[in-house]
This record gives sequence, C-alpha cells and structure tokens, in this order.
Amino acid sequence: MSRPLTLAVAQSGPIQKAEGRQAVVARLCKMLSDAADAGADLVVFTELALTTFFPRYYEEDRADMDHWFEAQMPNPSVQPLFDMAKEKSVGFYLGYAELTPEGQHFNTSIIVDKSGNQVGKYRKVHLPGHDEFDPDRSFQHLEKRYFEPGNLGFNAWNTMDGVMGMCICNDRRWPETFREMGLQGVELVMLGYNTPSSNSQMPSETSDMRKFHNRLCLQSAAYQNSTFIAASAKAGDEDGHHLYGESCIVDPNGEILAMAKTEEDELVIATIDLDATRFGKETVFDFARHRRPEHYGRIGSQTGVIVPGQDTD
Ligand code: ING
Repeated sequence: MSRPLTLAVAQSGPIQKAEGRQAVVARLCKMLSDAADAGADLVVFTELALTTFFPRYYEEDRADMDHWFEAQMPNPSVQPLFDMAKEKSVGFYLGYAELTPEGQHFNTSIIVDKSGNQVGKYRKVHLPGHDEFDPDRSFQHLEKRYFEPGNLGFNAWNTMDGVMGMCICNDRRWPETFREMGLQGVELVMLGYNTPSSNSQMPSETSDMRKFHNRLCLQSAAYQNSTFIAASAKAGDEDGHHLYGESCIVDPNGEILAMAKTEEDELVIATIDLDATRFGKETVFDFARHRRPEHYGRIGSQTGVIVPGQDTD
C-alpha cells in the first residue's frame, strides 16, 4: 500500500517593508496556482508569510507594531488565497503574526485542508533573540519583544490521509519540538523560517555555516522521528537585511529530496509516499520498544543547565 502526496514548498522571496498585504497575497496566490497546476495536494508557505520580517525593527511602543499582525484569519486581504485553495482543492500551511481578540501576540501558523477548513493552529514556542534594544548586535532580532511564547504546545492532526504537524523557524533547532510530534506518530512536519544569513553577535560566522545548521537540524529531526519535513524559507534581501533560502523537503531517512535554487518566490515540489515513514517507526525508532522515559526526567522538568556540584543560585 502507498499513500502518495504531492507536496509544494512555496519559498517566498523578500518582502520589502513597503510592500502591502494585497501585493504579497497576489504572490502567494500565483505560487499556489502554479503548484496546483503541477498537481500539488498541499502547499507550504513560510513563517510570517504576509509581511516583511518586522522583528528586526525596534519600536518603543509595541502597539506601533500591531499593523503587522492579523486580527482575524482569514480576513479580507488573505481571503483570495483561501478562495483559490478551496477552488483548486489544495491544502496549505501559512505562517502569520496573530493578534488575538484578548490582545495577545503570537508568531502563528495554520494548516488548512483541501476543503478550506482550518484543521489546526500552532503558536511558536521557541522565540529567539531578545526583548530590549541591544546596541551590541549588528542588527536586532526582537521576537521576544513582539510575541508571547506559544501556548498550544506541539500537536499533530490526522488530515489529508496522513498525520501532520507544524512548527516555526527557531523551533527546528530544538529536538524536543520534533520528538513531541514524533510521539504522536507524525509523518509530515511543515515549517517556515526567516533566518538571517549573518550572525548579529558573531560576524565571523559564515552564511554557509548557518545553512549547514539549518540542514543539520532538519535532516536529524526527520531521521530521528522517521518523518518527512517540508521547510519553507523567506529568502533574499529585505530592505538591506539578507535571509538565506534553501527551502527543502527532507525524507524519513534524513535525505534532502529537493531544495530551492534561488532566493526568490520558488516552488520546491516532490511527490512523497507517507508510508515511507513506516519502516523507521517500526524498527530503529519504534519508540514503544526502545525509549526509556524513566531516565529522561531532566528534559521535561529542568529549564537551564545544572552542573553537578556547582551552586545553582
Ligand atoms: N530566525 C532564526 C532561526 O532560528 C536564529 C533566528 C538564527 C537563531 C540563527 C539562532 C541561530 O532560524 C527565526 N525567525 O527564528
């Protein structure tokens, strides 16, 4: 038996600060339409797919950043994307900045199925960067200023004939992210990322090293949880700030099946067989047979490092 799924990772090229939602949504609709024409069942857009990566900018009054957020989803500016997806019977993952009716701010993603139903929502748990202006950095990364840590945990949903999960950007650097979904039998994890090509705290770190870290995180997570991963970048130069691309699809063996070649709007397409996740889950990563949670206490109870014999206060 096999469960084929044609997957299209829709990498976004740069979104300039001055680019309005309507123009951005038109770009996303073009990619979705092209993906549908190529036979895609599911399209994976990126993190904060509707706007420039605004956490690079400092504002004293956080409310001055609210215009980057979506108070409803869908809403009139995004509705054309939802309408087209439903018309073409294509599911999608979409990352955006969420402002809740209660006034909470999250870095959020959703899965919408082929019938246009929102199947699931995820709110980014691992927020990188800092919450106050940092003069020692060559550029700011203020996600801790503008977003709250996600409060929905890591879930998986049975949809579109598979077990699907989500995470966002920095989450991919933390193995706990994928193991939480692996323990739910996840077969495809979708994620978007906006990752600067340079390190604001270490000028000597090369873009190649940072792209290596990206592949290292994705390939190890896919292998160690016997799951496919579809990772969609926002890439290119946004108002002088460069983000790397290399959007890709990784298989349950940890091999990269396909990768973006440009730093523009680009579709990375592969037809996968979700049943290819079974062998790993039933042998080397048969969690029920091999895991020993009685020895994993620190991972779920301890936040930072406690070195034996050293004072912790
Ligand atoms: N961006 C980056 C990421 O995790 C970062 C931030 C880069 C953290 C490199 C650590 C090292 O890919 C987002 N948006 O999380």
